[in-house]
Amino acid sequence: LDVVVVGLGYIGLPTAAVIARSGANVLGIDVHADVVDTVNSGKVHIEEIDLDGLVSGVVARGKLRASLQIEPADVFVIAVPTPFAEDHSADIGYVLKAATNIATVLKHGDVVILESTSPVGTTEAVGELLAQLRPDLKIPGHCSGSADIALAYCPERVLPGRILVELIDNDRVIGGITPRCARKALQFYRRFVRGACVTTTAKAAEMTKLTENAFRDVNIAFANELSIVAEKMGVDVWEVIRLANRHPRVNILSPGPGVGGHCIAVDPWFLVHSAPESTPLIRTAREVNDGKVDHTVARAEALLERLPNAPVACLGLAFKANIDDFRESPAMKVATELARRHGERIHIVEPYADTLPETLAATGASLIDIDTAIESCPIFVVLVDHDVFKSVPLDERADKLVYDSRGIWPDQPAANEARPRRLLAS
Ligand code: SAJ
Repeated sequence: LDVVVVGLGYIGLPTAAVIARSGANVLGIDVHADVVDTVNSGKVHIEEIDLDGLVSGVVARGKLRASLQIEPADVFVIAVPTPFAEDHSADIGYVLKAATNIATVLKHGDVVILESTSPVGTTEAVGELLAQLRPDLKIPGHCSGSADIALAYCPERVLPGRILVELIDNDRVIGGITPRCARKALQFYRRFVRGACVTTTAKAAEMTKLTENAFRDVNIAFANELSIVAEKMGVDVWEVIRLANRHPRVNILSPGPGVGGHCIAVDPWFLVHSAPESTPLIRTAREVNDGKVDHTVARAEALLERLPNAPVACLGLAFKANIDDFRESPAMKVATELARRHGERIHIVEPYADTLPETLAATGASLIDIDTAIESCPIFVVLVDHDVFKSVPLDERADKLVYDSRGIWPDQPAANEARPRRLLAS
């Protein structure tokens, strides 16, 4: 089986490698020549657990190679970004470009699968484009009788940090433009997926993906709103959540400095943009989570004022725990704003960074390690729940002034914490 994966990013490269491991001959296509060169040399340009070993193995065995130039294949998987525009509409330009590229080599019997998170109706739009570009082929949804190709939407739903495990173990939703398309795509996923593969329509699969991330966003917003209410009430939100979660039907997520990453902070907008009048809850959740960044800056500021001029350690830049991805990170936004206001006073601790990102370095802030922070900074602002931060023993931080936006140090002495009841008491 010859498979082309278009887009060798966080999803495309692991997907290409896993398909290659299942025995198919995989060609990964990317617009960046450096990415193509890196993969062809058996290396990876993204950090993901066990990905380097897997890629070097399948490249060495000749099962995976990369190119700028598309080639004919039996199955095409589109895994390109779908960023959102200023007005929160989805930009499906990369998807349409990938489809245009595929159209040049498409032949009878091929299967085309879109995996990129996309607004409802995108797979149909891909079908329409293919029908225009290849009038010689019978495209599903645009022909009578049996079509020449199969077209389906099958969203990825893997968690960064667990991508290789979840690519195999998670259930997959496979939405065909027609039931036959879904069956053809299903045959493909069965090659490497151990989870259940469930078929549906393309539109239902598109909406399912957006729904999953909107669900998580709304639930995190609930936790974030609670944290602000708890601060006002002078109550420890982490304790309230722990207690409430002892109820058999309550499962509240964790508050934090906001929601980051390229999915949960973006995808709900695709739903809102498609039905603005009908999505007040999903929109508000987005606003609550975005607003948590400013709230965290304000809480940290209050702490900084308590010891004017003292050095401050900001713990973490990543968008979540134990990963090296700083894009769309609320921690990054909070740290950058504090550094913009306080410059050299701000010291960043981020074990997953070798150097500070440009925007932060320009402020005069510096990168230090956790031991130096413990020795030299009396103020700590916890922004990411990396394991290395969680394991700092109490005796090394008991005397610090702490704003712990992730609740990683429940034993922090009350007098030194900027959590609500303490502020009210002081
Ligand atoms: N976060 C909280 N509190 C929580 C959970 C998360 O503040 O209780 C924050 C994280 O710190 C982070 C953000 O939310 O800033 C998102 O993190 P995440 O771990 O919830 O999700 P992602 O973005 O890494 O991956 C999500 C997953 N979707 C769901 O869990 C529904 C993943 O399965 C998807 O494949 C991925 O989005 C995607 O690609 O769409």
